[in-house]
Amino acid sequence: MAKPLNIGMIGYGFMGRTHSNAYAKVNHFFDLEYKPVLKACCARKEDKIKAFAENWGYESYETDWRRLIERDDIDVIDIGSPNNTHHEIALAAAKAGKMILCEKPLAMTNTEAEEMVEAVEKAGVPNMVWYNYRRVPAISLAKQIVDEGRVGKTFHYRATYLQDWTIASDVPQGGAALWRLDAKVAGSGVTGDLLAHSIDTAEWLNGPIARVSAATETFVKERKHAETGEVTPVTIDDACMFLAIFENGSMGTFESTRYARGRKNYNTFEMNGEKGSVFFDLEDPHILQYFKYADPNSDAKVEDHLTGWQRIHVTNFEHPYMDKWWVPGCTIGYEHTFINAVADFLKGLETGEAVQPDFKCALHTQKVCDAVLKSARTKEWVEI
Ligand code: SOE
Repeated sequence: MAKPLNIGMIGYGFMGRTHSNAYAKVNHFFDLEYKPVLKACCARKEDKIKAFAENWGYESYETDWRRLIERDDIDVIDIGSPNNTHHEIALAAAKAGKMILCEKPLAMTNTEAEEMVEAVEKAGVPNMVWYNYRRVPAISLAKQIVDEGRVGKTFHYRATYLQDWTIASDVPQGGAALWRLDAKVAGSGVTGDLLAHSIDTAEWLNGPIARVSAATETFVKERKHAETGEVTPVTIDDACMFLAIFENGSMGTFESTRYARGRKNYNTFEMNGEKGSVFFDLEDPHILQYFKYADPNSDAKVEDHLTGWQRIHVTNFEHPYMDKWWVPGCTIGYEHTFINAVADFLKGLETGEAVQPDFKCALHTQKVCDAVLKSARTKEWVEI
């Protein structure tokens, strides 16, 4: 019999849904010692959280996160609420000895993130940050290919993360669903929301970023606040581009915007090394493109006329996570990245190994984001 692991989910928005779905499904597909139980969910608006609890099958709900943390029947606090709540909740949850799963970005600033790392380390509680794209099988395969030395010494890393949902100047800022446009709640715009994903993937594949030089732009300067109706200046970055030098000496370019007409969630990266390259595009999520360089001077037979990029359809049993899903050729989707992530977290509880990315790892991503924003302000290179 699986051991129950009681979940206390904070937040009921997009991420509240992806996480709840992951807890509900994970044991149907992965063979695990622990089984998440949807014990309680929490948000301030009672009508919303009650409906959420009923829809997802939570046994109970709370309207104050402090009350949720005090409960003895909660093992895990999942922070799926807006960014400006992560720090305070995580500190209290760690103090109460709860395991913590936190949505990205970890915090609003470096200082907050440092305190969060200190809190979970002091309490010795398992923790993870939901950088879910690591669990796209094609991205995990890219990691495997890199770790096998098939890309070799890296020269270039190139990432884009493009969306287009804030182009209209009458999109309000603030309030439910639109808090990502409000710097007081989100911390930053595309840098913390989208580039944080790209940075997490990049550092996972290519090691730490050492320094950055960035520029940001806010195209719509004022917006109406959804809750107060007041028209106030927009203080988030609508777009950000930055150059990076990695510790391994390779050069990186990163671009992100919410103003790329037609791009809904276009998350790509390419890595070019001495022995090969990999390319991934989330709009084609089952494909990993891989180029293998064949040295004409090596003993291996080189068939020059066959040299080219391989499109690997990442759905075979031997591909990461895919032996847990359907049969080769049958694809999985966005929601499965969260299920794969929970499965890894639960496996980590069995083996005692810290699952990545944990708070400490996400702190480095936060440092890069802070450095990017600082560089955009000062117009200078910033060391991480
Ligand atoms: C923003 O639109 C967003 O929802 C991000 O917050 C998520 O992290 C990303 O995966 C999809 O886009």
